[in-house]
Amino acid sequence: MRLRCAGAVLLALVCAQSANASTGYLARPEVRQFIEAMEAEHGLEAAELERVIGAAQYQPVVSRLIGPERPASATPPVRSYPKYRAKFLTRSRIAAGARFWDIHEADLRRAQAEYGVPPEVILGILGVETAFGQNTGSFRVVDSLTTIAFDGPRRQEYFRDELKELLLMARDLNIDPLTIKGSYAGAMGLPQFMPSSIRKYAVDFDGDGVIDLSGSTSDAIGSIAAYLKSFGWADGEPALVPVHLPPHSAADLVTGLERTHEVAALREMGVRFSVKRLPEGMCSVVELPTPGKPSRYMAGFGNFEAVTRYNRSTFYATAVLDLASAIREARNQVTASR
Ligand SMILES: [Ca+2]
Repeated sequence: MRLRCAGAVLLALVCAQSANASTGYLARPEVRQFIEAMEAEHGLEAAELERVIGAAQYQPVVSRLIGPERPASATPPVRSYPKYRAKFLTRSRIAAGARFWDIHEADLRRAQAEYGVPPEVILGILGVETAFGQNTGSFRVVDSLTTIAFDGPRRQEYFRDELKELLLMARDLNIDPLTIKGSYAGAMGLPQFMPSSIRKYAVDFDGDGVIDLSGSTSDAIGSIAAYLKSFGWADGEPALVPVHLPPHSAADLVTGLERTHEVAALREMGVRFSVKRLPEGMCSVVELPTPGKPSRYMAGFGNFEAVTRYNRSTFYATAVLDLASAIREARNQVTASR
């Protein structure tokens, strides 16, 4: 391709574009290696792999959205939990959650019975992820994953694994990978599962013989509950408990995602918990900052960690649980007025 284009700049541009569109990825040695490994290790047919990856389009917008690694020396940006929370805890999203609960009550009840995860927590995740299925993503997942796997600014290895999982998932489910849509990062369906999570944790909750997280709300509900249960969700235990820290101790005590504190040890240091009966096990200390005001602090227990396994962010998990409470409250008001 390059030889034929040599000489004429205009022609070269046209050739480069068509190379990107058709054979671009297939011409790359690391892509050939990936295809050979998929064939040798998983028995996928080379012709099928070439059809799919040969059709993959580089998406500059995906690379941009994934973004570069923040240099270690950079000053961390000023973070505001209230600002983050406000994006998800809107009146319309809370009302949509209460309506969704009404419509899908039977599935939510069954998910709680089977996995011990209450309806509002499943709804909190669905609400933050996709506003209950309204924004499930319009990127072709093969394009997103191939772009980051081979041209991404970071985490190429992780996304190569996810591309592999996508291809295996499509084979398992007997669907054409080129038809699968999702977020810029390759997350799919109402609950925005990555391919590896679909293969590992998703369940066919409506029992029609296929797992479909885009078309079946029941599968989406069951899969979220199954996922949280696999990461240790324990029925009836609080996830987050507000705490009061002694003065000037935050720098030492805040652990974010890491659950490394003994409750007794924290109490000895003067930490006060707002709830008497606490779950068993270690906890984290989470900071919820508000610029210009004192931060709030929470102790995160096992159920909080389960939600952070969905997305490794304390803001994310706290917003899911806040949205869950708000939906539960809205639901209680609706049922009380009936
Ligand atoms: Ca199903």
